[in-house]
Amino acid sequence: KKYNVAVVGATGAVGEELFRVLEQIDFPIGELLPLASANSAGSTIEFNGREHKVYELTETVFSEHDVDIAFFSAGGSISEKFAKFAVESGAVVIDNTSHFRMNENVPLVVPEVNPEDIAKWRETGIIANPNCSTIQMVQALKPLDNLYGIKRVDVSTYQAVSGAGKAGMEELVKQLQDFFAFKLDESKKEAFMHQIALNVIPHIDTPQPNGFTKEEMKMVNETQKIMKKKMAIAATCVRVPVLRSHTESITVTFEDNIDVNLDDVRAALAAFENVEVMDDLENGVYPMPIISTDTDTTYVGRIRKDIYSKNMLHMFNSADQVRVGAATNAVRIALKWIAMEENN
Ligand code: 11C
Repeated sequence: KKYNVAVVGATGAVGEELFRVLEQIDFPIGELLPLASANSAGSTIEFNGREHKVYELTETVFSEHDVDIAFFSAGGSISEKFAKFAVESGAVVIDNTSHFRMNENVPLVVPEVNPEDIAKWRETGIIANPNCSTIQMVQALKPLDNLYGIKRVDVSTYQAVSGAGKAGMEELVKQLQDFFAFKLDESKKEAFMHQIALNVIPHIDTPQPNGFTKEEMKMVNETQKIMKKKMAIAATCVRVPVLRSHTESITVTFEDNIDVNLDDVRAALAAFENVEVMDDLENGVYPMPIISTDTDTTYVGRIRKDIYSKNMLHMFNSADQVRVGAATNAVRIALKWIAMEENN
């Protein structure tokens, strides 16, 4: 069976990557419908060697094209306004924005971690794709929770500018060019509140009353929802001058009676779908953005036991934010959804 697929936000960074992922895995597409705002409508995107026209996102476009699967990645306000029209037309919406994530009737899915939740899609017609920094963290946490039971997670992130879309990537590149032209002072600072070239910014998304940022609270709330567990989590989210791939330093505290065995930890991580252990410090082998970029793998390394507490470990991960953290996760959800629907 073939599926008619709409991509809302077709000209954005995640939209463009969605086309690449769909091409690479030979997704069973009937009609492909790239959708964007009136400004981008009329342009074309290339898919499977053919030019496809970008249509304007309207209330009726989903029913006019008999869409089966609609990927949304054009920002929360667009999903808020238009997802219902896709649902009413009979499509399943796979939403990459934060808009529906914490709605208790909407499943929030990382297919390796909680594929069973996809079945809840019928309640609203929508499946939410988590935040990128959450996705790569829960992929590393789930096998360890299965192994020992996690009590607490402390994480610091090193997030690439791709998290702010094309505008973020362009701003970093421009600031670096301006640095070498001795005019960094004049370079525009719009995608980020501060200069990002040659800097790190411990502030992603809006401040919350509790002193954390919205990005940090996404990591708390989304992780608890996906893992169905109210473990304690504290996050510090930091923007770094990397083009693609987020990295994370994660400290995990297990139940009090646990004495961490690193061989068991590495084996559990290595056996987990789409996770690869890369952990040989002596030889300089560990996850880095230049390794994870353009891949669909979440790399985990620097795995070590805490030197004070036997029930605690530290690790470091890296994954391509645009792929694993967005497009690939959405497509993996779609594939599981298809398998589920075809089995019914
Ligand atoms: C960033 N994590 O790196 C954000 C981007 O909730 O989907 C993705 C925001 C989201 O800036």
